[in-house]
Amino acid sequence: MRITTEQIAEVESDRVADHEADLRAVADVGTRRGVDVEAVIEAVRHFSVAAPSWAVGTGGTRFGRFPSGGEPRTIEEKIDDVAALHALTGANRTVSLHVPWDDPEDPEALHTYAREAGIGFDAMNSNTFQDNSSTTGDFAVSYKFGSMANADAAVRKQAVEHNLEVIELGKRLGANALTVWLGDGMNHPGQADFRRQFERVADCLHQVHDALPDGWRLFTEHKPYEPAFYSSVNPDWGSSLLLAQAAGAQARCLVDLGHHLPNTNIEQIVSRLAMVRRLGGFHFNDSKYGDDDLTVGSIHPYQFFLIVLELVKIGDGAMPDLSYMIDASHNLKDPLEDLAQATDQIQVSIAQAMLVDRPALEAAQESNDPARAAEVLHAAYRADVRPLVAEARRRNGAALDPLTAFRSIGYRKEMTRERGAGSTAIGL
Ligand code: RM4
Ligand code: MN
Ligand code: MN
Repeated sequence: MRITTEQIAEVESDRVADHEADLRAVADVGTRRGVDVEAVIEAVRHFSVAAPSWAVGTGGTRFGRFPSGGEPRTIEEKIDDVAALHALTGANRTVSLHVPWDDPEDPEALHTYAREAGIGFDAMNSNTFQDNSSTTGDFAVSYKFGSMANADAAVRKQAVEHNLEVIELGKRLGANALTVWLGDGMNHPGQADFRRQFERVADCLHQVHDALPDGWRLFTEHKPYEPAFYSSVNPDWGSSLLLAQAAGAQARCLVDLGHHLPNTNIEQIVSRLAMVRRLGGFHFNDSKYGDDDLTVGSIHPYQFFLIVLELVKIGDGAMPDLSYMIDASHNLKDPLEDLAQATDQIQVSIAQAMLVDRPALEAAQESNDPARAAEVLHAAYRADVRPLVAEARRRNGAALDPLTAFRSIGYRKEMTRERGAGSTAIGL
């Protein structure tokens, strides 16, 4: 089942008049305040964030998983779901695969299938945090004690080869980046040597980097803990930067918003990495305690606004051309509904960040006036930009209200009939 613009227009026909009235009202306020409302709508309209293939299924914890039915059973069905999401939001043009959770038998056929569904391939994700047989065909070489940081050269070699395979697959799918997140670290003090572990990872990443095609990026993704609970080899942005520098010129750092200890100033990290030209991409989610993978903006919306403001500054008024992906786990919500809400939150934050009067903010900063600076930020953050975001979606042929349209169209009901109530997607 493909969701079409016509279907969306039909289920939303009674909303259009209200939307147009709301839009006029917001546009009037904007114009009076000297805001280029049209530029905001068009910027939101052009933005796209990848959906991860593993997040179209229900998430879970180590305690349990409660699938709600109609989950995609194959990689093609995952692409169908991303196409449905994109039809509703107009802002999820790509999917990010995770190998070997996604291991297509015929990459060219998959490429064609996705193209026909209007979906492209974003950054490829390798997986050396679980044992898998994709490289060797057996489990003789194990990642139990790490992959790229392992003391055993044969394990490190397998980890590098796995990444090279993922690059090869990505080439056939038209992707242009590889994201490396490692579980490597220590669970016990003294288990390994910090420096030797780091140098081994740097060396492996360098080898992977040298296999990158022109125009590709290698992303290093840091995370403070889990699955390694005493130390991780790449726990923070500083280590991530050192690894990216050691890997080579095409390497960049990727910031997953949930991969920071509580209260870390993520917007400052964004600024630092951009300053040294090593900021590469984002995994959007939110966190209360750890790597909770909650809906972006659901816990710390103001912090998220400040992060997007840093991005808009880097992009000189619009979102810079980086790699964006939603990395959330939908334990209770319908995965597509949560992805639609996440996409909407990002769109709202982009619009708000673009409303910030940056010259006024800079003037307040340069005259040591924090109260004025706060007023400038609040003027944007407290503005209701929802009609602008809805209009951006409408111009893309998507939905004014994706979640309600999704329910009215009955996509999940239809998928549950087609795929079964007990179907489950592969992933964590
Ligand atoms: C990790 C990290 C990676 C993601 C895996 C599934 O915590 O966020 O980006 O690929 O989870
Ligand atoms: Mn991530
Ligand atoms: Mn994570």
